[in-house]
Amino acid sequence: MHSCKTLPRTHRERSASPTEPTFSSSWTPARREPYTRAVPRAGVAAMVVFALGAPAWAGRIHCTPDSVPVGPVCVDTYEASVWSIPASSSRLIARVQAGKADAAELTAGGATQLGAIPPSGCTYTEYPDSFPATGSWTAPLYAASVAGVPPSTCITWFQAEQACRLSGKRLLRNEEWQGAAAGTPDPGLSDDGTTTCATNSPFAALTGARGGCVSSWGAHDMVGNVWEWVAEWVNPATGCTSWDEAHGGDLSCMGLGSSTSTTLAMSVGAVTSREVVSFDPNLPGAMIRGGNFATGTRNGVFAVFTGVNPSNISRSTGFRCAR
Ligand SMILES: [Ca+2]
Ligand SMILES: [Ca+2]
Repeated sequence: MHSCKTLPRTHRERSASPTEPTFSSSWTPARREPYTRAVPRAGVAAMVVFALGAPAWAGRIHCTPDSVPVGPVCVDTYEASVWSIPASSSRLIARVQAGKADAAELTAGGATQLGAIPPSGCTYTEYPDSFPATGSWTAPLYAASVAGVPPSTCITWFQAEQACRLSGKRLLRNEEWQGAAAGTPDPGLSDDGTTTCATNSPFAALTGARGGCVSSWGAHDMVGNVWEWVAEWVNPATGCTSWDEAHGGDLSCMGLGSSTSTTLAMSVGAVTSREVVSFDPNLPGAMIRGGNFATGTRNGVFAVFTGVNPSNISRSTGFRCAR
């Protein structure tokens, strides 16, 4: 009764099986689309395709429509927008969690965006008491990756992290953010106001509106527009420098510096004069990436700032999720 039974193969065994293809990690720029092509499941068929020279993306994971595959991770295509969805709209909530709802569907379904980047400073009233700055929510809000809306900002790390999780996602880790941002053009002071990344503009662009602001992987707005929380907590920065020209002259605020923490925080806050910055160097520092719409050269794929606590909110800091 047991003689012909075979044991289930472990994941390790599956990976090592000679019938399973391996895929090249080399990049094939000319074959960037389609991102959502499923990984071939049939080993023999995949072997044939691979042998015929399948493009590198054939080996990538299948991602939801709101995200792009970046190696083994599905990174949201757009900066996050935060939505209140009526609890009775369970189908719409499920669509958001499946990454299938666009902005029109959200609006038509009775959802309301919260925290849309304000023209002036944060007011601490962007999110309701049921979704407080500590992240200890009693009524859920949902992070979506949709085009054509203002990014949601004035949000603490705690709120952003929870909004991602309520949508079945999480914040990107720093190295995942860096990977997804690769290849994004960095216009610096030469922001043209329409197609380039928003790096030197009077105000933030709608998500995805800057058509040329796309990474090699297909993620939008990773340079400029709004800073993006990533997952890590680190020792907070008390000083800043700039990357060299080869790295875009981007801002780097990590580690110790000669300036005092107060000076650092206030100088960063004063850049757009409408930031709300609270900072204690003995609380954790949380990391934001990519820069904002207004500060020119210092924005870019290497821009990193850890001179804020996770409890901070800023008009020009939003986030992005992954799954
Ligand atoms: Ca951004
Ligand atoms: Ca730059």
